[in-house]
Amino acid sequence: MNAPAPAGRTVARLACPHDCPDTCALEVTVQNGVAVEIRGGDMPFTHGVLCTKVAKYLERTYSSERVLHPLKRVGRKGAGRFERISWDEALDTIAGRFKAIAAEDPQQILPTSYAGTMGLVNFAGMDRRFFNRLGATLLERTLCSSAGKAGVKFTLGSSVGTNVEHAVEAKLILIWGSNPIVSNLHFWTRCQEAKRRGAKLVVIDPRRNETAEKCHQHIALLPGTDGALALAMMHVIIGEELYDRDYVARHTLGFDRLAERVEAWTPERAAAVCGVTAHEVVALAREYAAAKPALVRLNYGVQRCHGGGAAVRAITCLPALVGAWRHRAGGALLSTAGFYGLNHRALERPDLVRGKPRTLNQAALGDALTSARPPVKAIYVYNNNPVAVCPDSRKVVAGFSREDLFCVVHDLFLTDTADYADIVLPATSQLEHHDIHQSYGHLYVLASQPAIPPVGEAKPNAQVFRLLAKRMGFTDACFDDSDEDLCRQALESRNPALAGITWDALKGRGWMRLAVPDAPFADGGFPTPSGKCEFYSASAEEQGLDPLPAYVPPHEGPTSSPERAKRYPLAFISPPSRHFLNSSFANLDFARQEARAPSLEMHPDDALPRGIRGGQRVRIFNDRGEFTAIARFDGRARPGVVNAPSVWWKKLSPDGRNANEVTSQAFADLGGSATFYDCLVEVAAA
Ligand SMILES: Nc1nc2c(c(=O)[nH]1)N[C@H]1C(S)=C(S)[C@@H](COP(=O)(O)OP(=O)(O)OC[C@H]3O[C@@H](n4cnc5c(=O)[nH]c(N)nc54)[C@H](O)[C@@H]3O)O[C@H]1N2
Ligand SMILES: Nc1nc2c(c(=O)[nH]1)N[C@H]1C(S)=C(S)[C@@H](COP(=O)(O)OP(=O)(O)OC[C@H]3O[C@@H](n4cnc5c(=O)[nH]c(N)nc54)[C@H](O)[C@@H]3O)O[C@H]1N2
Ligand code: SF4
Ligand SMILES: [Mo]
Repeated sequence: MNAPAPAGRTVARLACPHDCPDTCALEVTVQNGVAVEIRGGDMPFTHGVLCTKVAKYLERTYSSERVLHPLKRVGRKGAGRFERISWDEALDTIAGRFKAIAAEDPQQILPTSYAGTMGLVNFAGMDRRFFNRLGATLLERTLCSSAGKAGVKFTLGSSVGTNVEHAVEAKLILIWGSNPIVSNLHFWTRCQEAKRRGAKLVVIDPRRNETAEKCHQHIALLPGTDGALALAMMHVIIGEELYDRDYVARHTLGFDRLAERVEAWTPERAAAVCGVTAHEVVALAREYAAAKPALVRLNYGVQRCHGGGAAVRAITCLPALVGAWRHRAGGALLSTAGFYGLNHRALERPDLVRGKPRTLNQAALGDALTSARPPVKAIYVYNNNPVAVCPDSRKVVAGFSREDLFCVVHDLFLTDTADYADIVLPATSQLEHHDIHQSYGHLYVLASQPAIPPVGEAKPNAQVFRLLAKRMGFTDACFDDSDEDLCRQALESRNPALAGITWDALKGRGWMRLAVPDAPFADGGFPTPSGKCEFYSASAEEQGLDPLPAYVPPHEGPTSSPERAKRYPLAFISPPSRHFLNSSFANLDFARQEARAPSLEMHPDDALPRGIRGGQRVRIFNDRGEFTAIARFDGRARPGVVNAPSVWWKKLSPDGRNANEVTSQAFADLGGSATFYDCLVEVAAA
């Protein structure tokens, strides 16, 4: 429903579609069918404020670079030369190829999608129905969060945690593997208020990121060593009897086993692993145990490494140990997604799958496209820019370059990946379609409504899959569901947190809050098998995993791969640039002007012995590949670690490459997750 507006204008209520924990409410003013203004909605978490990228969203929506109609390839793969075709020709071509390949073996068709939009209708609805019914290869979507998700599930039972709207009441906030000024802005607003009220803010991050600059303390540990830090904090808290005996006794499982496990993790041992001082470890543990309440905002930066799952298990033990869950501002948050309980089965219809199709892991897309058996003969890309964002890019490009691979890319822009497509389809922006949104950083459900008609001939993902289903001859009734039918089905759930939230009510308001108690685990009641916070997890043990949190060192480091560490002695991380959202926005002039040029933050101790000066172009390389960037000594890098804010489009970078030339396809310990920040490189003047 529309909000009040001056005569001749309407205001539509939307949700920001991007892969960002804030999932903001948006209000778009429309005049004569044209969106003329965008601002933050009145949802309390957004409070009328947007980040600088989305404040300029109309520039993205009306960008002259939007793909306006279907295209077919006329040049070689990768050249990005296309000519216009009709929707009928595009859809007939796709259905024709899919039918022929499926007649041999439908598993030779691979969908790949990630989070271009997080709206459930267009993120995981009609698309999943289509590929399930087709019998295509199932994709493990592991580019971001699967290690952390699996880790938190063992300890807390699900992706649940503190409602950070209450963070203003915290006395100590540990911002752990997270850069909220960049990637969780509306949580940062609460941190600033907490700081004004006297809270201490501590950042635990290899990089002196934008947030660390504004906090009281920065603990610059080596990438992938967070598990060791958390175990040593528990060593101190248990050893000095700083834990909450009553909470531990009533609401946790396996304290004695945990105490045994952490005994060996002295502050000195952790300090050596993490590259920090033992004093920092001890002081952090004591302050954490003393502060009431203490909040840990851990984020996905901690789990993009081999031990990512174990680290999240260890960190999420901390609040139960000190009883921080007693207060609504205490506890920890990785993701709130587990509170929603929306009806994903109804949306995705896994029951449509026939037989047992294989599964391929997106974090090893390069291998999947170059060596899977049976081979991938067709790939359908939507909500995703894998040529820019997947690790070990040389292999990904080799895969997409295969002349015998039929490739469809559905996107708003001619991305690095679209250059390899046989058929490009134009996608709608959030202003042009319906959707329903959950969040992973707050507790609201949002309805997003179209503000303007599709730009050019763009179509929403769900609509394209409906049309393809018809051409494939799929007669199941679910392919006739409208977008709003899908929104309604998402809410058909017995989860009490959704009580009273209907699609019609949601459309009227724009957003509604889940019914989740203020301090959900003040009196235990964790969604684990035991109902307790599981320091010791029998489910992990049943799966053949360590039942206790542990330290799992990086794949690439002096202990696990000493030979590699000699050749490539620098740890490399490529966290999000403030001005982009993954690779989205990186093609828009306003964002690229702010981000300037691909850069490599270095510590002078690493740069000077290599003869590298600030402002100079450097090569960053290992045995997987190389790319170039401008060296910067801006105080952000610690010795031994180099940082390349990402994700740049390759074709818009001076050397046609980006950070993923050097990242690896190795998986994390849990969830088959990608390990973007577990990577060794060497750097030299270019
Ligand atoms: N502006 C902007 N916002 C974004 C995004 C974006 O690209 N740009 N991306 C969105 C997406 S998809 C996601 S998943 C989130 C990502 O946001 P976060 O979950 O916060 O994760 P990252 O940005 O990967 O990393 C956050 C911090 O972790 C640090 N880090 C790297 N390795 C380690 C480590 O081993 N240990 C610790 N303690 N810290 C480490 C990085 O230096 C960085 O400062 O943000 C979302 N929001
Ligand atoms: N080196 C390095 N690599 C990384 C990361 C890193 O920190 N460092 N971060 C990783 C993380 S956390 C993530 S989540 C992934 C993100 O990887 P992706 O989810 O692939 O994110 P984007 O690069 O933003 O690409 C999304 C694409 O979807 C398109 N899109 C948007 N809306 C729609 C729509 O409605 N329909 C269709 N069809 N397309 C749409 C956008 O235009 C964009 O091209 O990247 C990962 N890659
Ligand atoms: S990207 Fe994040 S902070 Fe920016 S408008 Fe979207 S949800 Fe809000
Ligand atoms: Mo992500």
